[in-house]
Amino acid sequence: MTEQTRFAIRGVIEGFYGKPWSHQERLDMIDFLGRNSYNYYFYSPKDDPYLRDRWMQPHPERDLEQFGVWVAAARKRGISFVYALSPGFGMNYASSQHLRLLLDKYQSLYKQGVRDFALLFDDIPLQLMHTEDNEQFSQLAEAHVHTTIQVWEEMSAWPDVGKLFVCPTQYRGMGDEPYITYLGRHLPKAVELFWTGRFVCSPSLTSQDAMRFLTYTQRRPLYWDNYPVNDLAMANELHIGPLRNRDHDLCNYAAGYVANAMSRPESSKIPLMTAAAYLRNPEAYDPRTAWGVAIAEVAGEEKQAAFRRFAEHVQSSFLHDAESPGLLEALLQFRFQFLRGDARKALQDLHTVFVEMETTARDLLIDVDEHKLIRESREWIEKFEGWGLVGQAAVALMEAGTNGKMAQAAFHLLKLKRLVKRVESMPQMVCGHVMSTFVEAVWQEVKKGR
Ligand code: LOG
Repeated sequence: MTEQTRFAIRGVIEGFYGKPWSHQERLDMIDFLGRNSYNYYFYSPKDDPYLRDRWMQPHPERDLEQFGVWVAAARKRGISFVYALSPGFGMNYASSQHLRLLLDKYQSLYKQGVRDFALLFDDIPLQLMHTEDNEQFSQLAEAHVHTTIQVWEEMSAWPDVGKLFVCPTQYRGMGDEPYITYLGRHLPKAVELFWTGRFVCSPSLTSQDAMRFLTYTQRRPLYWDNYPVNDLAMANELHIGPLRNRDHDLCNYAAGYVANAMSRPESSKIPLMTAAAYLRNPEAYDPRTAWGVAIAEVAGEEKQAAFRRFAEHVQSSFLHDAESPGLLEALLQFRFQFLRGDARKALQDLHTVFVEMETTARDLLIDVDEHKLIRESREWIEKFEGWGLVGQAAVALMEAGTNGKMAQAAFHLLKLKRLVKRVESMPQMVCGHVMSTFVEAVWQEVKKGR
């Protein structure tokens, strides 16, 4: 096998559930992708009704014109714009009429300059739903292969057409499952096949799994990496941490790599820049280094230091379970010093930590209206500020308690309870479980003291 130096396909997919990017945001993202050596952008917001539920209906004329603008912008920056349709709901695979509708829809985008297309069968039932389909096909995979072949046969004759990408219905696993092996072995060789790895959100992507996928399906997987996407059950996590745990030689065994982004485009740029660093040079990729560079670029010179201090507390995801490591360390130090050393100094040091959390958040929030990254992460920053205030109230309570100032202690206890209630009503994931565990420990001490 010849060694590739990097992935041939380096893409980002707007493939999340939730509010699609705006016209301007999409243009801005295309520009960003061009600057970061990506070469594919996939248009597939799950909430554009014309891609899924209403796939049979033509796009309104005004929307079609916008596509033309995005495609031209992408071309200028060396990015292939991929238009993806998801006909799984309602398509009768045996129907030549439905096939015509599908091809007409692709053709309407071809006329706007689109040259690359995708056929997505994700998130639909794994069974055939129509009587005619059940009569013609023995399984869903056969219907999907049939449709793909028909689409590709016609589409590949259109002048200048690039690629056709297929997302299977069963897009995660080991690659040895009946549906995916059938698909892999029967799809036209030119067609690319998406795979998310072992899981929908795979904590790691390994070359060994990719090799296995090749053995079973007779083709290299095109990775659809569900990071940094944070839709549905992940909505309270802001995925601004760096890409991690993707094998450094994966490019030798994969057709390419496509990252599914968040509905928040500016925040997405941080992990996407780290992914770009990985894609450029997987061998040399260091998540923390790439992360620092990405934050500096996206947050801007003035905000980068504060944003990084904040972002250290917003990293937990399926890729990474380290939660606020610096804060955890400070709390452990505190416990040790408070019990065995200089309790006063311990309280002072901890107070400083929590004041810094509050001021970091305040510094960031000052510019919430002008700074898109801060606007997008506002709720997480506000919760971070809330935890800073909780921490300060807890320190004040402990201070009063150790000095036997019971009236003051009672005051701080009430304040702490109020603050905790407020912060815990904010669903955003900030500081992982570090602060709630700390607060729990404080409650235990208060109970003992009574
Ligand atoms: C969807 C995707 C969604 C993601 C994360 C694929 C192939 N499809 O479970 O649109 O953003 O999970 O929730 C998905 O991953 N299905």
